[in-house]
Amino acid sequence: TSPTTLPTSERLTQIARASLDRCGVDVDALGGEVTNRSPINGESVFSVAYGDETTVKLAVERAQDAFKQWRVVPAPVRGALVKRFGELLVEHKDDIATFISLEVGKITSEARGEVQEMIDICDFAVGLSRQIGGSTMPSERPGHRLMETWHPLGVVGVISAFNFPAAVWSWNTAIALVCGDPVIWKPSELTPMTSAACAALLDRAVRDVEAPRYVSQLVIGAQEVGQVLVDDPGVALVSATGSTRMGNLVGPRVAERFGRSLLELGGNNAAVVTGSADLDLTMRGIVFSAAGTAGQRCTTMRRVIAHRSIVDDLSERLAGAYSRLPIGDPMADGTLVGPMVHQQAYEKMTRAIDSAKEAGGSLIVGGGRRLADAAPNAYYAEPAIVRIDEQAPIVREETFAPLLYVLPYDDLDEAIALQNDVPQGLSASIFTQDQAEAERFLSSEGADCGIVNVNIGTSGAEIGGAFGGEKHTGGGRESGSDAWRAYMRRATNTVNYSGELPLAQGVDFTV
Ligand code: UN1
Repeated sequence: TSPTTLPTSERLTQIARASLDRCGVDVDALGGEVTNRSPINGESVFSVAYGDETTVKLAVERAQDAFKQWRVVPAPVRGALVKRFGELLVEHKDDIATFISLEVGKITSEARGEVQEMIDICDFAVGLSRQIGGSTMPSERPGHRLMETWHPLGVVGVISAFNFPAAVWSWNTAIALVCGDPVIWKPSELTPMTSAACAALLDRAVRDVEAPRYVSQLVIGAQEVGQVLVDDPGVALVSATGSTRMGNLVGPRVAERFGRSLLELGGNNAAVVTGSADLDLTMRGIVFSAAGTAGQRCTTMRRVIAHRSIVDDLSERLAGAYSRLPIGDPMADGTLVGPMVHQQAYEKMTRAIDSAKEAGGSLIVGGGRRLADAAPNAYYAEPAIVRIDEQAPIVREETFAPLLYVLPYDDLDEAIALQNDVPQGLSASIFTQDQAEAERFLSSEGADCGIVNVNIGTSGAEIGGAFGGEKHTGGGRESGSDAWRAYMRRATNTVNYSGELPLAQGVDFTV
């Protein structure tokens, strides 16, 4: 098929039904009043039923019961559940990728890449299930042992965003499950089929290994459903991915009840391109990070801060590459840029371009809409670049769109200051062939983000590292490294085998 011939709703529904069946989704139970549109053609593809407060309350009760059973299952045995889930994901990689394309509009290779992240985190979690460990420290007292033990935390609530409708849940879930925590998932309203399919596969894994029935639950619904999860004292950890505005609603409410939250919020990710950068490599890195996923990753590159000696050359090359981007049906061969998720997303992009122009910027490529005649309710945006000399207020905001600002700089300190002078702190890159520049960017006086890269873009991180960022990005870390600690509670243990009772700090309390 050609990228510019869009599939009909009948065709999309047919594809969805086949994949739902293969994943073992109970389609009748899923169906309901709320229409779910596909960004591919902007038309209704499937209707789903929404849960409400009662559904969430029941889910929390069930999860708490499951926790009592699950926390005493040895971690390597818990790993067997995640191992089985990973196998099912391998088997159904194309099915899940299909839903991601249908509901988010991701191109096939990126949709499959998202499922690959899920498979990878399962592998990681299975290994972790035999490695969860704590430290032992030397006690200051003779005949004493001082150590820490990591225990399961409790019920984990996962609130996920539309743009990574499957992977972000799996990062949380694979880790939470081996840590001994049941999971309740409240996905984005925009991606019910993706979540139903993922949940059905995990349910099958639960049955296959005979794990407790309610270690994994899905509640599809509107914001109120998330709210109940956030406020319920039975939910020990709320892991929420989405906008900073959403994080502002979640973080303080969870804190008020002394619950734990793990926030992964907005980014305003920049690349600094120095005078020594390899411009061919740089250009490819920027185009993938800025225009890929139609600009709708939290790690999408939104700013390029380029040395004045190369900024014109780089802008020209970027504009050339942007004008050649194949835009259209994300499921067609060769497409690199699919649709934006909905009308509001596209309108925010055009408003941001207008504001940037008012602030002195000039649009050098893109910004238009494609395929509006073929699909009036679908929003295919041309990825856009705005040249601007100052970091105007609009540049400091996250616009969730394929909109890239290019700013000039004169010395590296200024570039680092510009990179850091935004409220968000997720991801940053430097493109350079000068090691001193790279090291400076990575140092304590360098970029202030949770992810800092050299000679690759800001997006597309592997699961092995901890994922997340600072400042308005929320401070949470998910996925690899030691991010598992957020899903467990730590007990410090002092064991006295001395037969005496020496007190710490030399305190004398003899009666
Ligand atoms: C997100 O956009 O919420 O690093 C997650 C990346 C992906 C994950 C993005 N591995 O771009």
